[in-house]
Formats: sequence, C-alpha cells, structure tokens
Amino acid sequence: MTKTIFRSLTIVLAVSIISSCGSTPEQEKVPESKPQVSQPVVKVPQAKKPQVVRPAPRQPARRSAPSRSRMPISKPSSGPSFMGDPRLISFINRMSSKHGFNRVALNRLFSQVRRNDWVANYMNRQRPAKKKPNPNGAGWSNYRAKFVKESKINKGVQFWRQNSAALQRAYQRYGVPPEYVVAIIGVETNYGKNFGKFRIIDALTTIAMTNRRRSSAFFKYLEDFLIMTRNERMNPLHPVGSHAGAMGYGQFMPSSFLSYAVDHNGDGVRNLWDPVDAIGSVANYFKRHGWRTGEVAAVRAVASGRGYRNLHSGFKTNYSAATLAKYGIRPTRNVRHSGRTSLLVLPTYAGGEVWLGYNNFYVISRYNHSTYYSMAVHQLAQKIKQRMGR
Ligand SMILES: [Ca+2]
Repeated sequence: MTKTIFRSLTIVLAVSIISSCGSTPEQEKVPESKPQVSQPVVKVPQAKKPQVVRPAPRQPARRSAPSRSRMPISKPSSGPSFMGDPRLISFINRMSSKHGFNRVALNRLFSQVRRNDWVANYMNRQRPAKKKPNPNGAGWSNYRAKFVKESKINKGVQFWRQNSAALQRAYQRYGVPPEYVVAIIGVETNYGKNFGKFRIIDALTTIAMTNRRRSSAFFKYLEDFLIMTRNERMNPLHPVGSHAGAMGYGQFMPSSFLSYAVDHNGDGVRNLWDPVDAIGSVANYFKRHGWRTGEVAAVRAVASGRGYRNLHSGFKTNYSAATLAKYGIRPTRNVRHSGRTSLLVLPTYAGGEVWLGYNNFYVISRYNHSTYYSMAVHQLAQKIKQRMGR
C-alpha cells in the first residue's frame, strides 16, 4: 500500500477517478499523490508517516535473506543509466550522510539502474484527476463487475484455505477478520498472480528523475526502498512490482512498508512477496488506521423520496442519524458500528444503490482513497466469507 494523494469528491461519480501513486488493483494503478481509484485505477494505500529508520541496523543472527522462490526477479529496463546527473549525485550524497549508506556501493548500484521508457511516458501522461461523470451513469455496476466476480470469489476461498493459519493469527493479533485481508489481496494482485512486471528500482528512479510533478515524492519512495532492502537484506536490483513501485501481495509502496509491514511468519525478515508476511502487514495496516473489531463496515440503506440526492455522498462524508432520517434514509438492518456514518450513493444500471459506510469502511478507504475501491473490497469480502460458510 502506499501513499498518494488525491482529493476525493464527495460525489460518488467523482470517486471513480483520480490517480494515486500506489498500487492499482491488478496493475491498473496510477501513481499520484494520493491513492485514488479510477477506472482501472486504484491506488495504493499510503502510509501516513513512515517511520524514521536509523542507519545501518545490525541484523539479528536469526535473520535470513528472504526466500528467493517467493520473490520474482525482473530483468533490467533497457534505457540508459542516470549516472552523472546532478540530482542523482545529490540523492546519493543524501543517502550517505542521512542514512550511512556507502557512496561507492550506491554508485555501483545506480550504474546498473536503467531508465524505463514505458514508465516515464506513462507517468508523464498522467494528469491530476478530474471528475468525469460516467457516460452511462452506471459507474458502480462497471467497477463492481471487475472486482466482485465469481473467479475472484472462488480464488479468494482458495487463498483463505491455503493461508487459514496465517489469517487466523492475524485476526487474533490485529483484530481484522480474514475476509477483508483476503479481499484486499484479491483486488490488489488477484491473490499474488499480478505482482507487476517492473524492476522497482528502475521504476522509482525513472519517475524521480523524469517526472517533475512527482519527483520529490518518488525520491522519497526510492529512499525508503533502499532502507527496506538494506534492513531486509534484499538485493535492491531484484524486487519486482507495479510501474509505480508498489510491492508484493498487498502492493505496499516503500513508505507503507517501513510503517506497516510485519514479519508475520517469524523468519526474521519482512517480505511482502511472501503471502504470510503480506497477510500480517495488511491486517496491521488496517489496525493502525483504526479498524474496530466486531463492527460492520457498511450496510445497505433504503431512501424514501429523492431528497437524499441533494446530499453529498462518498467515504469522506459524515452525517448524523437525525440528518439521515430527515432525508428519508435508514439502514436495512441495525448493525454494530460507531463513529462516522457516510452516505454512499452508487450509480448502477438499475438506478443506483444507497449504502451507509461506518468507521471500518473509512479504514478500508485508507488503503485506496476511493469509495468504489472500498465498496469492492467490502462486497468481495462478504462474498468470500459467505462462500466459506462463515
Ligand atoms: Ca517474514
């Protein structure tokens, strides 16, 4: 997950877009400052404040290098090196003075880093998100069809069964139910099928060096990535990910890795290409963003009349029960929740659906700042849970 920025529109339609710099579900993400989902989009959860990592930590004796079989290794990109560019020299100097990296080693490393032309062109085509109403007015129907579908539900059941011990342990430790962890991983990478095909250090360096708007954000990701690979004893030339540098089963950006990744299988390293570590890390991400165990994330609502259409909707909204009642909106069932209540109006071919989103729905949106994304995760989670007979 990761970070990005975007402004979400209170209007549901608007929600469907904006890019973010995180991961995109199944590699359709568009890096932006805030994760946002747009159509093929999706964002990457953003870490709030990456922890400060101190220079050259000593590795505990039990630490071992992450298992290579779990981490796909990519080939270098084909473009030129950035060696000699003053911005790269300045970055290397900063990594040396701030974090104790060896300059010679970093120069050797960056002599092997290559510009990725596809990434440079793609990112430079991205523009800040603008609201664009879905032409057929059924944005949610289209989005839902991509992520809440039979194949994803079935694979989610399979992933749950294969990782039931890790999911149960994550539930005990972080209080986040398995179905939500499974659904995030399903939406982000189709359960590990689509990690992305880009060498991460090439992608991050290319964006930092070629994209004026995102340069400083991506130099920071690059900094965090190098700290990660040093801490976890990975070769920085090996990890593979999305075009924006999102990593592993849950598509964490490097800043989110430093803040939220955990060693859930206890082998001494945090490796997000390992499903067990990824499960613990997604659960920890939710817990740290305020997940409340035992509360419902969202519930379908009924609305009488059309007055509610004058209200803003989306994961950012927060209405009192009195206001919702005044506009004729009520939940279809009483559920356990606390904190905020967001009005979620989702345009469909059938004319639209009205939902109420609670605290845990908002927590899901911290992964990708989008109402559609969060509702897809919620509904996929519920479908998988039902199929599991829970
Ligand atoms: Ca581990």
